[in-house]
Amino acid sequence: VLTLKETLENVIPQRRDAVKELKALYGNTVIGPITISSVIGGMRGNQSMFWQGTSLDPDHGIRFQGLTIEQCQKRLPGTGINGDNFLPESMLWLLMTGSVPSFQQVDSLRRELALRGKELPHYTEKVLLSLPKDMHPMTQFAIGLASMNKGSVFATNYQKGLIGKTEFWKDTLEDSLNLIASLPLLTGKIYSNITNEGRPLGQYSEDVDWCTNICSLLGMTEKNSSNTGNLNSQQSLDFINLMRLYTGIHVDHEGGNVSAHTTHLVGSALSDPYLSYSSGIMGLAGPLHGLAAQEVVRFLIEMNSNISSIALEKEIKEYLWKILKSNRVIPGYGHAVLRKPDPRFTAMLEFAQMRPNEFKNDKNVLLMQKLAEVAPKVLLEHGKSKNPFPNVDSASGILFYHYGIRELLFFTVIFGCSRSMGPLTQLVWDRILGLPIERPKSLSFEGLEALTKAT
Ligand code: AMX
Repeated sequence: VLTLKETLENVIPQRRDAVKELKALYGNTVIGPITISSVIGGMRGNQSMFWQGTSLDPDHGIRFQGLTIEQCQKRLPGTGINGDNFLPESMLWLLMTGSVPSFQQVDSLRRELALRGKELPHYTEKVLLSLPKDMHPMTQFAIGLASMNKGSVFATNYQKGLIGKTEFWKDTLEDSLNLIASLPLLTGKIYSNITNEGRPLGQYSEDVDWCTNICSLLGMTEKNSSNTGNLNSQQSLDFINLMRLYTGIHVDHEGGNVSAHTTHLVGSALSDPYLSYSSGIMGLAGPLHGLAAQEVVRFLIEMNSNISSIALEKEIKEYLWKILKSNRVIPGYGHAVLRKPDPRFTAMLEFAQMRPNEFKNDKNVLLMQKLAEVAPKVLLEHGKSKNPFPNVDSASGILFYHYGIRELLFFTVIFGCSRSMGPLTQLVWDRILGLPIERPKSLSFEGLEALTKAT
């Protein structure tokens, strides 16, 4: 079985040629206008980034190398056990190489990552242990990642002048795989810092998949004595599959979102993958980006304490109207680009619907399901939001909460485990294609004003 790197090596020459040819033949093709509104409006709508792994369609949502979530669920390999979700390792292979892996290929990548991730550098352990236990988990995450730059193969070889430009991708891949592989131990360490005085909550195993290790190190597998969520064996298997589903579909969402764009921008200065993705994590920590899932959890809990029954649609509607009339938003609804229910939400909802017994007594999960019917009607009547449907954050947090992850700020760390895969894949491809340092031209107010007079 060819490794991921060997498979990638086979794909590279053709792709390099195709991009070179596109640039040579069509380099001057105009893609679209850039308006003053977009320059002072967050570059919304500017089609100005190269990003290979995923693309976002307003009606169908995210596509991974052209495949919808449904197609990924049918075609990407999992553990081989019936009913298990596909492995995020499969998604990494798909993003990196552009093709669906075989079961053997995924299994070898699973093993490779498990071996690469079996210990954290001692200096990273030391740094994490020294941090205050109540420090924001995303700050701990970014510090941990940045500290690992000390072991960066790319940074070391670059410094020594050992590698030429066409070979940069090899060390970038090496660092990226090491980084992704380290995430179970790194996030487990952060979670034990904030919940267990830094004492380990579970064990790492070289024999299991990336998500099983994440769940184990969060203390969420049954064989753990410190089982944080007190899960029975079925629940712990379900939780591992929830983790596989969640981390499998949050890997990437095109290149323009803050965490992906930041990783790409910092990496374009040839900062190594640890520094680049640590910067991406800093962006993911923002409330307008990765923190929305915790808002939804708070909202559902608060709403439940304010209504007498989930069955009373009238009361739910009144509650939502009260929010809208006070000029607040309904968290978990709406999207800047999508115009249909987010298929990532639908996948998480189906996870709950397939387990009615597990969730039948969880008022918050039941309310999340009920809201998906009621809130769009209210938002449509309200008439402002361009998309009245549930977005990605509507369901994920409350499902993690159900199984026992109660530290709301930690949801974003799990998001960050998943999101590593898309932006780091692109970083490897940035080096394969020799993309230059990113350097858009900025304009002052006077500069913009002068342009209005020129037209
Ligand atoms: N509740 C109430 N009003 C909403 C709304 C919602 N869920 N979604 C949009 N609107 C309002 C906007 O505030 C805006 O009002 P304004 O004209 O008075 O400023 C109007 O509808 C038009 O907005 P839009 O073009 O449909 O959306 P947008 O691109 O400006 O914003 C988003 C998108 C996600 C920020 C917005 O829908 C929102 O605030 N949703 C709630 C918060 C949330 O769920 N965030 C997570 C998003 C998922 C993610 O990217 N992580």
